[in-house]
Amino acid sequence: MNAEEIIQNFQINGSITSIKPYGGGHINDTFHVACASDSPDFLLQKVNGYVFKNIEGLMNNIAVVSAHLRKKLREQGVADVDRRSLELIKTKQDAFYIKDEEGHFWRVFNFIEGNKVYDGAPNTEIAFEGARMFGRFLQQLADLDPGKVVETIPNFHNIKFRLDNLEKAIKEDPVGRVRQAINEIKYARDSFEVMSVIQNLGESGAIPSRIVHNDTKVNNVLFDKENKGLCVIDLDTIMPGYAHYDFGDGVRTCANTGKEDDVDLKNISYDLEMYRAFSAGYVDAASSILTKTEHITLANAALLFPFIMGVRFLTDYIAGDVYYKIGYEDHNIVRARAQLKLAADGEAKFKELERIVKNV
Ligand code: ADP
Ligand code: GN1
Ligand code: MG
Repeated sequence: MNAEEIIQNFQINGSITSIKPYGGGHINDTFHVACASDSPDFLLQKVNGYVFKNIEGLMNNIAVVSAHLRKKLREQGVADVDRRSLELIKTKQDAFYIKDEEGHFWRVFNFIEGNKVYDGAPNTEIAFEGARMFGRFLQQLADLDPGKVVETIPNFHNIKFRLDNLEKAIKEDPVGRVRQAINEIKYARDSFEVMSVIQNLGESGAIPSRIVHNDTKVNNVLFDKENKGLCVIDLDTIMPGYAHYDFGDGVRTCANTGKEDDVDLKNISYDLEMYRAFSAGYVDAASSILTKTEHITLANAALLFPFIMGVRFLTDYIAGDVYYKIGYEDHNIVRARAQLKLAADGEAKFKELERIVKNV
């Protein structure tokens, strides 16, 4: 079924004027559903069924979390709750999603009007504000029972699991790409110990398991015209995890002097001012719930996150580009090299990264 047919299944009363592909995510297919003045607009998404196997759990996670966040906004007397939170629009059968004949899953959200998206933070104000939004997200979910959220992608940010997957792909080498990736594989194998710190802290109980977002790229915050944060989006990966996961994914995208997939590795490094701004925004919003151990170990995530993305992009390159959408033939190895370079830069600057986040 195409988007025009799919949208008829949802509880939308207004007259639809157009449905167009929208946004630039790596995972889902997203459409802007524009309506005449009789109705607000909507956002239609086809959920990536290769990536997300447990659609029911995933949609239930989104429903529970977005309802909790909306309740919080209302309790705080916020006026424009619809611009500051996601709400799932139900189907005419009163469900949160539908499955089409080809087995694809579709859902609809309120469309957040007048938003701006940044693929990387252009300045420290955006880094601070994006981080504040993710820190507040963590803080507002701290009183939601973690048992209400399921682990939809098991071991999503478990580095031991990700390195095992890399070894499996290397062993199979289904498209003969291992020989192009020898240096990256060596770095991945050699870095296991330093990159396992957070996993070990979690397994020993030194840091608590929380409900986290797990995909805190700055482009998963919508900003308003004045560059104030409106809403955290892309709730597909909400799962139990550690605060470090959200901090780490945030700094890897906000504080990189280059692009996530920069071909020129000279462009890539940690910008310490941007890192400081992200740290300040995150800790500012989450300080009421972060434990001391969580706070002082956050810098480890600035190493782990580019590393884990590097390992995931590398694994997908070797596996033959089955997971991420790619723009060109070698895109995944380019992404892997860029992310592993950022991880190495984080290792070199670790003492400074640690000092900065402790002092914000
Ligand atoms: P992906 O998992 O593919 O990244 P996202 O849920 O992040 O999918 O959506 C892709 C893009 O669509 C976002 O980067 C943003 O530009 C836009 N978007 C998502 N949700 C909304 C919304 N409710 N209102 C307006 N724009 C949205
Ligand atoms: C994917 O959906 P999107 O593009 O925001 C991925 C993240 C990675 C990211 C790398 C479900 O995020 O884990 O960090 O690409 N999402 C999933 O850019 O795998
Ligand atoms: Mg996204």
